[in-house]
Amino acid sequence: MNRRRFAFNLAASTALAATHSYALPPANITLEVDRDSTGPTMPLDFTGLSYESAQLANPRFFSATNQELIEIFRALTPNGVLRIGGGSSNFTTYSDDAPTATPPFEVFGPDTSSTVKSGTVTTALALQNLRAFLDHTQWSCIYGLNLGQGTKEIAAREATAAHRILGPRLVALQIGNEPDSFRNRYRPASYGPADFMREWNDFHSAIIANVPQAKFAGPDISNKQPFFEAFAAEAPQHPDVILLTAHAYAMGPARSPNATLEKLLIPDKHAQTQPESKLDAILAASAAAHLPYRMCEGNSCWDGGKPGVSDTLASALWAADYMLHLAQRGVVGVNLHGGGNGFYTPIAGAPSTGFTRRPEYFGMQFAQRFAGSTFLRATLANNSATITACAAKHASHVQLAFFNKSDAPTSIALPASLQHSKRAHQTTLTGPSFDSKLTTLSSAETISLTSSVNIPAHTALLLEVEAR
Ligand code: BDP
Repeated sequence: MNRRRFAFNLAASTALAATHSYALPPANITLEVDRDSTGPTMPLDFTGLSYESAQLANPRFFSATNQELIEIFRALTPNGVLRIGGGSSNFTTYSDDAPTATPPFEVFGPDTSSTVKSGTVTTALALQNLRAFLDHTQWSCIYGLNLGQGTKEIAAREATAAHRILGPRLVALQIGNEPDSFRNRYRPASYGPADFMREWNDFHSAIIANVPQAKFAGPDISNKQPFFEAFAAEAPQHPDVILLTAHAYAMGPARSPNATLEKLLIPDKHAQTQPESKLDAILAASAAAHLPYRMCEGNSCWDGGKPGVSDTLASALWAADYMLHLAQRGVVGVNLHGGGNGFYTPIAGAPSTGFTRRPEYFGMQFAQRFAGSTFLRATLANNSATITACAAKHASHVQLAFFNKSDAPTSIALPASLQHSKRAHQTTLTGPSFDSKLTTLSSAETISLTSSVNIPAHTALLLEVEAR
């Protein structure tokens, strides 16, 4: 096979290194890209958001009247997936009737251990408005039902309504949020995977008795692998299970002194609750079940996120790098959790106050540029914790993403084949400092590449180059 290889020399500018708490990038890192390799393709609906079920208690939030949010969703991705669930889904109930009371809040989320969330009602009106919101955004939906404290009768009624009202916008229903965390909360301490599967089957039977065409995703676990394995092992017996799901928070709880900006940035330490070996196990179980896997709820730091960490440029760099990493592992989608004015929410605000795009939103937009692209084998010969890179091809373009998660600028020498290219599109994700709340994502339409490209400190750079 005619393998074309090209290499980039990352010459770290150690002379410019300021005194800081981050490790310096090692000099002369070489990135090799095998342009004949074929890795996973990032699905067009890879990018997604996750919101609390309780948000549906205000039917005006996800509605056609919330034009500002519709535009922000659409600018994030034209094919997104909105996942509804979270801790509050263990408290919601459903009614076909019109709302009887004014909503208890305008916005909700994310859920924390101290959030008051009892008594929220999802109505058919909320589902109708959600459908209109999804039609306007062109997004689809993964919809969570209350297994923790609900009944199968109510779940069947809600599933019937969701199926009828959301129509083709409904990708799948999920029965339960983090069932592996039910023990000592909604279930006895002995509650295990077999108990969960029994309950899941009970709810599933009640739902399909009403909606035989319903599709399901699950098990939507927090982090206990045996629950995932049990679900994946049984899934092939249910042809209506189309997707496997789990959650992943890079750090947590927020009050932990170990949940720091530095830990979020350093790859081999950031996955405290979902280290790479857990992802390996999840993907192995998914492959054995012949089902795709989606990380359908997660973010930087659970228990609502951490100020100065979850809402900074560092979180934007983390989100972009993390999404690209999962896409390269063959994960079919990522839903970053948020809502309300939470620290880690990618979009903050309310209809009455307006909405803001938080740093993470721009990180997601950066990663979203790879939707539809097929990853190429890219190896950093000198493995560095603070510099990562990946490569992909999209039609006649090669995409190269570089992350400089250090405080020192880096100069990348480009291979001769790409130098002086007149058709290079450059996208830059950056901000004043790691802990800054200011993050920008900017594009230069056509730049002429010279022999090297500089990546400023705490910056991600995407080069899209016409490749012959
Ligand atoms: C997860 C819950 C979600 C919370 C999140 C958090 O599913 O609803 O918002 O933790 O603690 O376990 O931030």
